[in-house]
Amino acid sequence: MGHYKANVRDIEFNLFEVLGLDEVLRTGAFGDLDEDTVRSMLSEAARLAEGPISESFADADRHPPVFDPATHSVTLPESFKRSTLAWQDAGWHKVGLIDEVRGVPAPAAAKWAIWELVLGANPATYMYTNGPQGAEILYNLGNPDQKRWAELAAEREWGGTMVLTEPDAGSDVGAGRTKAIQQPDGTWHIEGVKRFITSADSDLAENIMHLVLARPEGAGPGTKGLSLFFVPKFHFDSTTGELGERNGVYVTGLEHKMGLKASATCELTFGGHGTPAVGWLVGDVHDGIAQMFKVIENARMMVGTKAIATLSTGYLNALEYAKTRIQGADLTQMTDKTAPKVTITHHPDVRRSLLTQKAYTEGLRAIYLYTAAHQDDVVAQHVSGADRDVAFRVNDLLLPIVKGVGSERAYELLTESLQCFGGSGYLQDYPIEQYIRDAKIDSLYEGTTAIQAQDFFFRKIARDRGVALAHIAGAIRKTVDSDIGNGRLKKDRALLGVALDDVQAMAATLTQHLFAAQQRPTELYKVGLGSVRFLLAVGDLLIGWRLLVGAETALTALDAGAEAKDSAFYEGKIAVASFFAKNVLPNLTAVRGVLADIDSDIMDLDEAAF
Ligand code: ST9
Ligand code: FAD
Repeated sequence: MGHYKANVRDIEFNLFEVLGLDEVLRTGAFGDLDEDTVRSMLSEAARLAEGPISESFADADRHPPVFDPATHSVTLPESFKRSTLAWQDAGWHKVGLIDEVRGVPAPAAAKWAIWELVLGANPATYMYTNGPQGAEILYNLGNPDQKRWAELAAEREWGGTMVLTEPDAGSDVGAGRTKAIQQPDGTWHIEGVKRFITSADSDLAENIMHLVLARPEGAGPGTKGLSLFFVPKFHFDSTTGELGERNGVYVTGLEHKMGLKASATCELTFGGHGTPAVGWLVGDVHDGIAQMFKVIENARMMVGTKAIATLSTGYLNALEYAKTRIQGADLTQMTDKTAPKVTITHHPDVRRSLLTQKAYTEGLRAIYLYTAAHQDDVVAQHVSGADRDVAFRVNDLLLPIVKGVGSERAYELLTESLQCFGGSGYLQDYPIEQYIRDAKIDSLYEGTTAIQAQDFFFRKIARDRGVALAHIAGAIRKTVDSDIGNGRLKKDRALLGVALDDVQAMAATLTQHLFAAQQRPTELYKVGLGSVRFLLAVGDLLIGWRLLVGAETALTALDAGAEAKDSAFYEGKIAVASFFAKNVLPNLTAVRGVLADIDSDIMDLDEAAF
């Protein structure tokens, strides 16, 4: 067995008992796919993830990919290639994709549930096998020729990259200087240097498809002046896919990172080595940033799910250790030196830590699956009554929560997982130190947390005129007002109600600053100063809500006479929701107070005073 511990029971609880995916499947909305099949898919994918996929996790960290500057090539460790090919050969990377890229129909919630497993077991495996996802996007955006290339790419398992970042263009993608020069034959020559490009080369796939943002000569500034180009590593025969000449795009450096070492992060140079880097304008339209956001949205969902998956296995490893590690006596016998020693799960602070980890893990899982449920119209309608338009907005609203809150809380709570191991957690004998190193990237790439928080407030709330937020707030209010459980959970529901009021007040405060900024632009600083706190506060509210919904489901199951094998699971669901409501939600009242009184004094502070 590898390091990875899957939680299929909790995934199934969300999919079938909470979201009711079985009922949607029974309508035939996803062809023949039924509940039993999804359950067997999950169990098979989990078996693979816990076994062959996770086996190379530590080895690839200690023996990371090697770059050869002479050939511009990256070679992956053999153990890691075996893991990755096992996932690819089983076809899990194509679940939920369209037929044209050899996908298997499945609801987005089932797809992301299966991908949680690989993202927790060996996240870099996912990175090298997401070519077909990129192919699906190219198929949807591309002209007829490009649709054919997308089919070939998926059929031949070509790799894929998203290429935005440059040394002076990170968060500020619009500062990119990479140029695109149109050729008489309709192709483009791309020139420039991109940095930090994930999977830009490897010895896994015969070809790699780069989706590149570049600025056509004469185009305007900022993101709106960027266009999206398809730039393959090798040219190819567009009928058969047979490889031809090498294209002029080369890896010119490999970063040495804190973690996630198996995932090669490359400098990528276009047209600097005597061969032009030939590109094709995607869809024959100059609409690069909007097109690239199709890739970004998918990647943000992935990054959040990766973080949550890592926290989940961190928590389960900590739990297993805590159940066996004997240290000290029960607190009530602390003065009795002859008292029997107990496992550390008997100590209140360890219990506090474990339940906090469980709450964030299971709450965040419930959120990413709820978000995924809004990626299919039919599922969204079933889960929250959202029509197509509202479902789209809800998914948009929740993506920065999945990505921004998922990554921040996972990193924070993984230190609790490590703490449960004591000094042993600091050693490479256990996986937690690698989890922490590997998970840190999640709050950085695909838009840092500050960027997620701004996206959340300015675009997903203000520009949306609060439509999606109101839909979610209405659903939370229903939980607050519900009486499932005959008085049980009453106090927890009241705490959720206060948290909802707190968050709505925070949103109102930030909106006032936004309006005031029309007269005094510096009022915007107050939004900038409060936005990450606000994002995290909404995250806590949503976690508290989804945990309570889970607790209601669990209560109903227990009242209906759940089987003995399930009762502890359901009891845990009730306990964790109540714990979170009592121990975390009240903090939001303090955040509300901070935001209400926020001033922008520190914006006037001289840099010398920092
Ligand atoms: C990265 C990768 O970090 C990390 C992991 C990689 C894993 C591997 C992935 C591989 C994928 C493979 C796929 C390819 C395969 C190909 C194979 C082919 C066969 N939602 O606010 P404005 C749009 S990658 C939707 O004015 P600024 C919208 O069009 C690097 N759209 O922005 C908008 O226009 P409008 C990740 C959005 O001030 C336009 O942008 N880097 C959204 O110009 C302009 O919007 C980052 O994530 C949205 N939420 O620019 C950068 N937001 O308003 C982070 C904007 O008219 N920085 N648009 O609708 C940002 O996000 C910035 O806020 C900014 C600001 C760049 C958007
Ligand atoms: P900066 O933008 O310089 O940010 C520095 C700090 O300033 C951050 O804390 C940030 O939050 C803050 N900041 C910046 N601007 C603002 C603002 N307007 N408001 C508030 N705060 C702000 N890119 C790709 O294109 N493709 C990839 O495949 C890819 N993979 C990556 C893999 C790894 C391992 C890494 C490290 C990066 C990868 N990236 C990739 C790049 C990644 O998306 C960027 O690093 C990220 O978007 C941040 O940009 P930056 O590093 O330039 O930081």
